[in-house]
Amino acid sequence: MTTRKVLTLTLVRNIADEVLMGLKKRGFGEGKWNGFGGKVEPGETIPQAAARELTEECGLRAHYLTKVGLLDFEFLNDPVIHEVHVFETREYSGTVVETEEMSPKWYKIEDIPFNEMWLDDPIWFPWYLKGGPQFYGYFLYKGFDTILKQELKSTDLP
Ligand code: 6OG
Repeated sequence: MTTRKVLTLTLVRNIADEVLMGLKKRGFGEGKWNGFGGKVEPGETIPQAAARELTEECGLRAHYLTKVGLLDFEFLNDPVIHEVHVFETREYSGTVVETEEMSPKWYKIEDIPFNEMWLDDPIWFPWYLKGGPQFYGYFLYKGFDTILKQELKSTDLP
């Protein structure tokens, strides 16, 4: 039987059209650049969790979050599916700070460090960057370095 772990992932875009990426300093995905996010806690909505995680990990407060996609990650021989709700904010306040979890840095789109990110990122990130419709992605990993199955399609998120 599979269970679902619900997570958020938020991408921040500034007026120069750069993307704020964080180098994960500990835990799951350590050493990889990613957006900001984590587990949804009991009693909070998914957007509330996205906003909380963003502030905890890089200091910014989102004024408005747009849902851009949904990603399901399955790992071979692991019954836990990671359900990752992907958001974008272009309206935020505060100052970017390094935290215990993340070392943040603004990247020009052409400089996004895909070779130091999760293997799925080069597949769905370009869709997000070009401002495509909301997407659904499914990835089956074997370990952390091999993708056995993948799917990416447009969807309408509730
Ligand atoms: P914590 O477990 O540290 O949150 N995440 C992934 N992001 C990408 N791009 N690819 C994956 O492929 C991912 N799996 C998880 C969700 C983990 C953070 O990492 C994201 C969360 O934002 C496997 O609380």
